[in-house]
Amino acid sequence: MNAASFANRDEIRASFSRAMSDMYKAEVPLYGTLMELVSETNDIVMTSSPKIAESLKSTDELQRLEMERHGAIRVGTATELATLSRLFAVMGMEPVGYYDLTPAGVPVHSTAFRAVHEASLQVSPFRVFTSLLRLELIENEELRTFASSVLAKRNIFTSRVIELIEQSEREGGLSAADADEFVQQALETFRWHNTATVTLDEYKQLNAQHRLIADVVAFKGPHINHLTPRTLDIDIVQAAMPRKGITPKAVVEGPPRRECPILLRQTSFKALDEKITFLGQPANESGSHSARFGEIEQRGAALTPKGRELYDELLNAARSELGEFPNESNAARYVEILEKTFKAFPDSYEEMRIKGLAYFKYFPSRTGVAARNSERLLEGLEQLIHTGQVSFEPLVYEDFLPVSAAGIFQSNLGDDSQSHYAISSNQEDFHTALGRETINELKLYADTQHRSLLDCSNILRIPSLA
Ligand code: OOG
Ligand code: NI
Repeated sequence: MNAASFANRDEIRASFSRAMSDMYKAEVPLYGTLMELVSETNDIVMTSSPKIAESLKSTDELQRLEMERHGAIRVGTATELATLSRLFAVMGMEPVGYYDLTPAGVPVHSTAFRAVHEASLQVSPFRVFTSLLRLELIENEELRTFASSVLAKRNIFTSRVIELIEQSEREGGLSAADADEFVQQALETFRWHNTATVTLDEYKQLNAQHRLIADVVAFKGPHINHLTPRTLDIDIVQAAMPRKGITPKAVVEGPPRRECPILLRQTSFKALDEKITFLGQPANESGSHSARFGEIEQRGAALTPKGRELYDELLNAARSELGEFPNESNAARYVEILEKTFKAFPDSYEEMRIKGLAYFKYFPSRTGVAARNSERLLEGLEQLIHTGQVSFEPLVYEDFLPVSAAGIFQSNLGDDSQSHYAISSNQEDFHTALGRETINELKLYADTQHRSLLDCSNILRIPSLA
């Protein structure tokens, strides 16, 4: 089979993302409710702000909005992570970024599997935040050995999906029929299991170390723990959730509300306890486990290293002024502090661009195209923008934020789970487990911006602007 007859990897990802969403909707009805709320809110925002609708149209983002979502899973061993990396590669998803959650008391390090090229992201922006449990952080040696032996026994992949991964690697892709089967088989890894692989007593011991450890070790597979739609206005959704019977977490993670959104704002709601039958438990008895929750996100501009440094500095300043973790009782004060502190971050795309704080996509305007070949065009980028011949829109941030991710983890783990670990970040270990290096996300945005400038000069038939 030649390359042209292989199923397109972006289409496989889009179809996997739809299948995952259908499975989660069937398993967690509140997710369906949330999807409706997000869709209603996006319609309201687009009707009431033509500017936003226009900007989404000019960057072709409108078409990806309804299918926009991310999910998250947690795995227990290096082999699981490395095989997942190969599974995601079949769908054109690569590990982007490295997130160390241990400083926030969560014993994992993570990456996000996602498409890397803007054209692929447009077909399907689906991403999976994937965490590897750091068993070496379990202090109790006996429990650590027990956890390792339980994990060593499980196989989270169907044998057919492994065959299809190997086939895709060997032949360079999958036929349409094999791709369909791959999606169905891959889905099995992410399914929920209401039976545990350990006894209730063992579960309790794992849970006492850290709830996350129990969540990873006690089950047959790395169930998807949330699926997150993207909203155009997270504050509207946050305020509307209680009316739909959903209780959101106390504060929205990330930057404050702004005219020009940056990076990522997220909020989540706690899922209910779910019934679990533990090993050796009679069929008429059961325990419970809570892992699956809901989350929504609003995405804004991707920041340059300089912009990101300013963001981190302001977020840290706001958090130290609050003096404690944001929670129900200090939520209002936190929002106030955050808004005040972030006044130092320019709130216009033009200023962010001039100061080199964010990445942009540049494109020739109609005026620019009409004037091509004329003398006027032989000017630099700034003049082309100034004379309205080249326009720009911010690039969407496609990644995650470690402080926010820790907040999301914590809101679902309960307040008693803030541990302090002596061992810190180890990106090398993560790469070894993964079997490859993670991609630096900043380079991806810089490349996209660069390509847009090349397109501009090609279309306008002028010397390179890039
Ligand atoms: C992942 C939490 C992080 C996000 O959106 O930042 C996350 C997890 O709970 O496994 O999904
Ligand atoms: Ni998430």
